[in-house]
Order: sequence, then C-alpha cells, then structure tokens
Amino acid sequence: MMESLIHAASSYAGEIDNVILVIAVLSTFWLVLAEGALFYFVFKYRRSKNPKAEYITGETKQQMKWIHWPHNLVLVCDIVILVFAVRSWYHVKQEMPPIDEEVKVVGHQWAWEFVHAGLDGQLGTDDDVATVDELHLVVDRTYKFKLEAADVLHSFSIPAFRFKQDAVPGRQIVGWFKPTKTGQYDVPCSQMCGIGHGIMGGQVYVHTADEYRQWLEKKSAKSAVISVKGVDQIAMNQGGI
Ligand SMILES: [Cu+2]
Repeated sequence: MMESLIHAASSYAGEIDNVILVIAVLSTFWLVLAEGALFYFVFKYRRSKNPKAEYITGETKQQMKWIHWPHNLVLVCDIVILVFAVRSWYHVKQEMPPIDEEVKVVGHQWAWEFVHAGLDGQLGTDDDVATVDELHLVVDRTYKFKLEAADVLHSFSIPAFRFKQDAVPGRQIVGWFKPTKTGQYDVPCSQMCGIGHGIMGGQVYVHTADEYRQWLEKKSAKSAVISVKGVDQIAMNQGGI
C-alpha cells in the first residue's frame, strides 16, 4: 500500500511500512471512535434537550467504566505497536547481516561525500572512489555504511530504503542496508544543519552488477589520469618550472 505512494527499494522497506500501517490503522480507529462519540454526545445533550447541565463526578462504577475500558484497550494497542516496532528496530539497527561491501559516508555543510571501495572491493585502499552527492550501489548487495559528520549534525536519509540515521561529529556510526530495486532515489539531509540544509540533497544510483562495474572502471580510469596529472604537477613544481 505504502509502495504506491513512495518507492520501496530496500530489503527492510516492507517491514517498516508494516509498522507505519499498524500505527496508522490503530490511530485512525481511535480518532474516528473518539470524534464520533464526541459529536454524538454534543448532539444528544444539546441545549434544547438538556438545558440544565448535569454534574458528573465519575466516581460510580458505571461511570468509571467509560475511562477504564478505553484506557485498557489503548494500552493493548500500544503493546501491539511496540511488538512490531521493537522487532523491526532489532532487525534494522541491532543486527548486522553478512556484508558484501562497505561504503563511507561523510556529511558536510552542505553536501554528502561518499567513498566507494574501488575495483579491489576493499574500503580504505588506494583505489577507493570518492564522489560528492552521488552514491552508487549494486542491487541485492548488502552494504555496511560508516557514517561521519565533518562539521555539525546531519542525518543520512534514503526514504525509498525507509532508512534514516543521524551523523554525529566525532563519532563513526555503522549500520547496513540492502537495495533491492535498481533506480535513482533521493538522499536528503534530514537534520537541520545550517542555512544550506534545504539544498543538501544527493542521489543514490542502484545499478546491476555489470552497470556498476562499468561505472567503477570509468571512475577509476579518471582518478588514475587525475593522479598521474597530479604527480606530474608536483614533479614540475619541484623542478622549479
Ligand atoms: Cu541538513
């Protein structure tokens, strides 16, 4: 149902949607019931029929039922929501499934920096590929992210993955996601981080394995050219040219 409103493109998107749906259904039920009762009693005890207000203390057993029954039923609903929410929280935030690849994410005022493992598949080596506001992933691959903030609080969020995690200066926060549909999705910052917060938005590109390899090879070739140029420049500078 939620998928018709917004893409669901990660392995846990459906699970999070179920939690949202349970909360929406239970809240709507109580809202309709409470508003219905309110309008019913307003009409029933209108001034023309009951000119003199009745003083009700709510102390008799019969009156107290009106408080206890709804109260207990709302508590039962809370427990149902809690069961769904804790189960999903544990799966998404506490568990770490077997990882296929790592990616580093750094929030800056006001852009996202992404560091992808290069052709060797290892993060933190010389062939890593860094991008700004572009995260490239492979469909059906499980990623562990290492999230940092370079300056102030940011929030790394991919609504299509039903994913959101604050980035806190001085801390590296790890977690995971697994994209399940190819496509291009928004990566907004979801934490007020200064005057440029509104324009701090990246894109995640979920590729097939072949497409990703082509992108990576193209990027790696470009980085190699840049680094050769960089080395030449240093050599020229050292030679006093
Ligand atoms: Cu922000």
